[in-house]
Amino acid sequence: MSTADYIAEKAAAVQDALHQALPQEWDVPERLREAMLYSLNAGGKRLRPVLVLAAAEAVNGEAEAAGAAMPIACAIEMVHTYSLIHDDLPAMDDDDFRRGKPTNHKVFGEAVAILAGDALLTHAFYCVAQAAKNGRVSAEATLAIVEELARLAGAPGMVGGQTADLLGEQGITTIEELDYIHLHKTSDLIAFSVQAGGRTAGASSSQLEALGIFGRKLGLAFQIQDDILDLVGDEAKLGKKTNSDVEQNKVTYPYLLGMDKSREEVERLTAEAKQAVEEAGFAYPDRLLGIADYLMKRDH
Ligand code: GRG
Repeated sequence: MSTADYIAEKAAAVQDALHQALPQEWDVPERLREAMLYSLNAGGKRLRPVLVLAAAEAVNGEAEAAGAAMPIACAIEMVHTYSLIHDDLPAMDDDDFRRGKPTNHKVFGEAVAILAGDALLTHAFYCVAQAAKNGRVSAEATLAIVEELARLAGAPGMVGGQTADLLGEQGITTIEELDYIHLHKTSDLIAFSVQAGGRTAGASSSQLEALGIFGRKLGLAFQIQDDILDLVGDEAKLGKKTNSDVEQNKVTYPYLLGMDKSREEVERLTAEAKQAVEEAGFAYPDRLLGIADYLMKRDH
């Protein structure tokens, strides 16, 4: 099976699991449930949950990995989705469209959008607890996953990265400042995903360390590639070779280093990410390595 087919198959399994993840019998205000499901079902790439599953598979093989890791896969997609809902709000990026659909606050209003994000973040921790409760992940591993999720999604992680980005906005001038933002805003959830996947499958401490390196480097490569694709897309829309991000003063890798050097960075980071996994003695690393290559070559 190709990597694209593998990602599609796992993303479909995640979609099914997400449908079950918010119990029907819970007495939740209908508008809130709708708002949560609206963004969860809006058709994201499911990159983070697929990485959870692929990392578990790297340790244990596909069949073993899937059931144990799935609650964690759902949890990370909920955290990611909450971050997108909040990021789109007028107080932050003020976006009208996300994943090709009107943003959550455009459909449900700001107050419900904020609450839907809050509820998804909170529910993620419920999902993590289910992993231990259904007996497929040890209590010790689950505790470590809770701790890491709180850290990497929180102030020292994604929220910190988002804050630095918002407060820095026009004042960022160096690659180091940009790397700090990328590392926390983007890489931390990706690193969490692969490490948590590994933990569900009983990865050794050296394997967890390798997964951390893989996730951080892959996250940086992913963000630079995202900025390259944004710029290429903007240029195509404008129908001329104009750097619209330069016009908007959006400081990115392509803005600071140019396209060619940015592409080289994506290749270098991807190679280093793969090397960390290749050297860590996983029994089934191929899917994880395939996803790294797939992301480097993606065009959307
Ligand atoms: C509001 C606390 C808080 C954080 C927001 C996710 C985020 C942090 C901001 C969104 C803007 C952005 C470009 C973030 C960098 C990470 C990133 C590239 C997110 C988009 O992830 P994809 O491409 O999205 O995986 P889909 O829609 O496919 O799930």
